[in-house]
Amino acid sequence: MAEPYQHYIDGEWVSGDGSETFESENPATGETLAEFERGSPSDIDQAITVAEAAYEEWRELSRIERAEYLWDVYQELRDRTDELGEIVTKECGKEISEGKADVVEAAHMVEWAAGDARHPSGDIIPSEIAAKDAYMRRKPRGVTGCITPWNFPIAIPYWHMAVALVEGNTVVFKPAEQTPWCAQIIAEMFDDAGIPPGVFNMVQGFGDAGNAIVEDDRVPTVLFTGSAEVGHKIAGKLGDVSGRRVACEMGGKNAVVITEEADLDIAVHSAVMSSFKTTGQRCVSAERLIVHTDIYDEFKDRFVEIASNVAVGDPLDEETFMGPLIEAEHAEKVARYNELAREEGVNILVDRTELDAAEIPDGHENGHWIGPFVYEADPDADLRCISEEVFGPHVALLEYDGDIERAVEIQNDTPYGLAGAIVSEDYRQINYYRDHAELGLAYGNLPCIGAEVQLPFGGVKKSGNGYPSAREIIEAVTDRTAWTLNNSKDIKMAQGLSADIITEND
Ligand code: UN1
Repeated sequence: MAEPYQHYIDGEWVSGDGSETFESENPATGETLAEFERGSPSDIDQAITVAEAAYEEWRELSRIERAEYLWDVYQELRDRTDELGEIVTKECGKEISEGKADVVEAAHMVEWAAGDARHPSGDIIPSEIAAKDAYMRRKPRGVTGCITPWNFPIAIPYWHMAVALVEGNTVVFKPAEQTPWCAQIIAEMFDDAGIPPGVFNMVQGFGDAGNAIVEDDRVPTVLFTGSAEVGHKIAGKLGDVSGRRVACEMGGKNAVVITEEADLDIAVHSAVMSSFKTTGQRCVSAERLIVHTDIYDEFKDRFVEIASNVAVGDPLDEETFMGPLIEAEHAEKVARYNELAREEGVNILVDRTELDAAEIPDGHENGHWIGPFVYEADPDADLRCISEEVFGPHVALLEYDGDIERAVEIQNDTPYGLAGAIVSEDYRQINYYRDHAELGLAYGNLPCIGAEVQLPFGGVKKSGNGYPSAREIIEAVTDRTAWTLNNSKDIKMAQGLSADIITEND
């Protein structure tokens, strides 16, 4: 067997000081893809030390000089999109168009960050005093810890790192333990681009390694995308520590509202995409469909028909709509939630928790397969299955009667607020939803997935406290300085404040 893949610290491939390794698995087959060194807290300590040292020189380069390294990465992402898309699909199980879209999304983020380096940055601000020039300028913050999830194993690391690096920060990257091969490729790309040693560092590993980043005061900024459980622990730990900032993007119990004014073709299409794309494993995936009573039966029939037949299978096959779940424990968790829904007494419409043997492609018997699970429930019932995030193809139909205010009340009846959509032909309903749905990402007549990188991406309520992605990440990885320069020999103050110094002798 080949030697395990290593960490990337200070421009070198290193083994670290732990002796443990772990394997990456193809979730569609159960096959081992490769073996990796498992990083320890002391490997993270080492990575932070070199990232802190490298920061001194990196921050002195211009934004445009720093972006040059990212253009090389961009080119490689473009040249290798098909090959890397297949690797994403093999390691995280998303069907092949999604695997490639992950790489394309990464390229877009890198392009945005590198292109932004040549755009104006900061603001020129007027002063009351003609001789004063005032500006808002940005400074990097130092070492940025990037803790990323497995469901977008190429795109999300670049959401975190591309802007952080252009803005002059250095990085310690701890990728998800389920997708170390994708992370290995990301590190190879930075190495190929010749990024100065210590500026980008990667330590493979588990939660103990991620936690060592969170615990270390030398890391002023922690960017986290992943589960609400872990995100809230991090935010709870760092929220009150002065000088430390955490930007978290977590999941949701997202919903699509389908009103009595909906075009049903758009409604069914949007609901299927929102619920089942990525096998329900996007943080923006929908697990609630809030449907008006006037069109409920027709919508239900059409949605159930598709959910019963949606193609689950080999994610490398272009005819597949849904690949497997990421890992055995996750498949067990989703199956437990399906069982919980049954125990909570909902009316089950589609149950493909156990797929027929004939549905599972040859050679894929050890994959983590699960099909759609669809049920109807009373939106006012106090049920765990309609309030907790499952992160799988587990969908509740919630019938409502009344106006758009009622639909939005149900939409907002969750501690989360990441993504959602409304399907309606009535602009007044759409506008009401736009203004009142408690969401970070909201869509009209579209699925609630598929945001483009130039949009701010993040949630409200329990879904996030910052925007560790896209444009708004600049706020997380920089500090603003209000800088005022006096061009006169005299000191003149604003607000009519006297600048005269008066002594006893005056
Ligand atoms: C995630 O939900 O886990 O908006 C990230 C989307 C993608 C990113 C999703 N651009 O669906």
